[in-house]
Amino acid sequence: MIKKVLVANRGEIAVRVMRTCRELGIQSVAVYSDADRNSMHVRFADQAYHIGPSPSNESYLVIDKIIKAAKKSKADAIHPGYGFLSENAEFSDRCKKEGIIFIGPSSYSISNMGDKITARRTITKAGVPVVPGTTDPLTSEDDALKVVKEIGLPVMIKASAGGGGKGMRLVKNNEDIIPSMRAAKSEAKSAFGDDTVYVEKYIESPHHIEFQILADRHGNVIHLFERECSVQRRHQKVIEETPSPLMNPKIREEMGKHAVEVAKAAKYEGAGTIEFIVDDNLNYYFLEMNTRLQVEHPITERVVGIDLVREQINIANGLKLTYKQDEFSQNGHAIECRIYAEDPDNNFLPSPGLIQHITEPLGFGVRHDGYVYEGYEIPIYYDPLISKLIVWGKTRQEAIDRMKRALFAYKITGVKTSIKFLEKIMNTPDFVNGNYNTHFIQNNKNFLEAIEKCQGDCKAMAIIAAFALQSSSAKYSIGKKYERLEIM
Ligand code: MV4
Repeated sequence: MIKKVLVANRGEIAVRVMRTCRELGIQSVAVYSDADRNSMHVRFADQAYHIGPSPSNESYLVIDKIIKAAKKSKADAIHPGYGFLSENAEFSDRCKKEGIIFIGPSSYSISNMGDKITARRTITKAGVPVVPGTTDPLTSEDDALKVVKEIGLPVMIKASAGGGGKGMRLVKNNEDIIPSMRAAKSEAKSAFGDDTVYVEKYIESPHHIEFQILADRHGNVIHLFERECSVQRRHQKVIEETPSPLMNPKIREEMGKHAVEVAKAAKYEGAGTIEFIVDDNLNYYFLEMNTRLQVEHPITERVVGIDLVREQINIANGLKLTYKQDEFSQNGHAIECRIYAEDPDNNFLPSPGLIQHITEPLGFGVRHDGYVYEGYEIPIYYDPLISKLIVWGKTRQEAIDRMKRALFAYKITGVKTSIKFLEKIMNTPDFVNGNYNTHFIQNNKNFLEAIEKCQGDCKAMAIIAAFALQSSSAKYSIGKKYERLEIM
C-alpha cells in the first residue's frame, strides 16, 4: 500500500492532492523550482525537494529530476496532477521501470489516446461515434483535395499529435485547403515534432461536454456523469458546470455508456475524461480522451459525492472499484469558476505579481481550491490560475445565485483578476438561461466587454476600500459594494 506520494506538480492542484493524502495517512513530498521556494505546496507537504531553475523545462518537466527526488525521499508513488508530465507516456513508463507507482494510466493508454488518429481507430472499433472524417493521415496535397471533397466543406484539418486546439485549421473554401494543410503541418511539426494531420467534418457551434470515468486494473469501469465546459476562450475553459443544461436522461445514459466503452477500449486505469462535441440536435461525437485528473474535477466530486483523488490512489494500490454504476446519481448542481491572474480589460494579459490582500469566499455550498496567500508573489513562469471557486446548489439557479454571492465576497488586491468578468457572465441572459455553446463568449462580447457604469469616483472609492481592507480588521465585514465606506 502507498505510504508516501511525491506530487510532481505545483499550485492549487498540488495542494489539493496533498489534502487527500493527509486524510489517508499518506505522507506527501513536494518538488519545487526556484520560483516556488515560498509556494503553498511546499508548506503543505511533509517534505520538499528543490528540483532546479524556474522554467518548467528545467524543473517540473525534467523526468530525471522528479525520479531522483522520488528515490531520495523514498516515495512509493508519484501523482502528476494536470499539465506538466501528467500525460507523458515516457514518464508513466519510467516510473514503472523504477518501481514507483504512477498514479495514472499506463504508457500504452496514454500514447493510444494521445495520438488522435490511433484514438479515432480505437474508438470507432468500440462502436462509439467519432466526428465524421478520416482515420488515415493525409498522405499528400492531392490526397487532401480528394478527402475534403468526399467529406464536404467545411472541415477541420487537425494534427494527430495535437489536442487543445494546437495544430488545427478550419477550412471553409476550396482554395484554402492546401494552405491550411501546410499551416497545420508546420504548426504541428514545431509544437509536437510530428506533422501528421487528418481531416474531420466541421461541427458548427458545438457544445463541449465531457464524461468523468474511473477504471480499475481489473476491468471495472464506471462513469460519473458529465461536465458542461462550453464557456471557454481561446481553448481555455472559464466556467464548468454539472449537470449540463443541454442534456436529458436518455442522452446522458447513452453517452455515459459510450464513455465507459472508450475507457475499456483504451485498457484504461485511473481517473480519465472522455470529451465529446455535441450539436444543438444532440448529435454527439467523441473528440478526445484526457488521461489525467482535470482542473474541473471538483464539480463532479460535489454533485456525485466522492473524492476523485482518493479513488485514484485506491486504484493505483490495485484495489477493485466496489461501486456499481447505479449507486451514483447527480445531486443538485455545481458550478466552477476559474480565477486567473489576468486583466479582462486588457485582452486577458497575464497579471502576475504580489498578492497584497486576499479575502476568500466561504460559507454554505462554497469550496475554494487555491494556493495563494497575502505576501505571495505569483510567478511569471507558470499558468496564471489563482484558484477555482466551486459552488453547489439544489438547483441551477441556486448555484448561480451562490456563485454571484461568492464572487462578490472574493477580494484580491495586488494583481488583476478575472473575477469581475466572471460576475458579468453570471448576469448574462444566455448563461442564466443555460442557452450557450462554445461560441458563448464571442456571441456575448458586447455584454461581457461593457465597461461598468461605476467609474471615476466609484473606482477611487474602490481603491480606498481595498486599502482599508488591507490594513484593518474591517476586511471581515463584507457589506454591500462601496457602501461600506459610509460606516467606516
Ligand atoms: C472541432 C470543432 C468542430 N468540429 N472539431 C477545439 C479544441 C480541440 N480539442 C478540438 N476543438 C474543436 N474541434 C470539429 N470536427 C470545434 C472545436 C472547438 C472547441 C471544442 C471544444 C471546446 C471548445 C472549442 C472551441 C472552438 C472550437
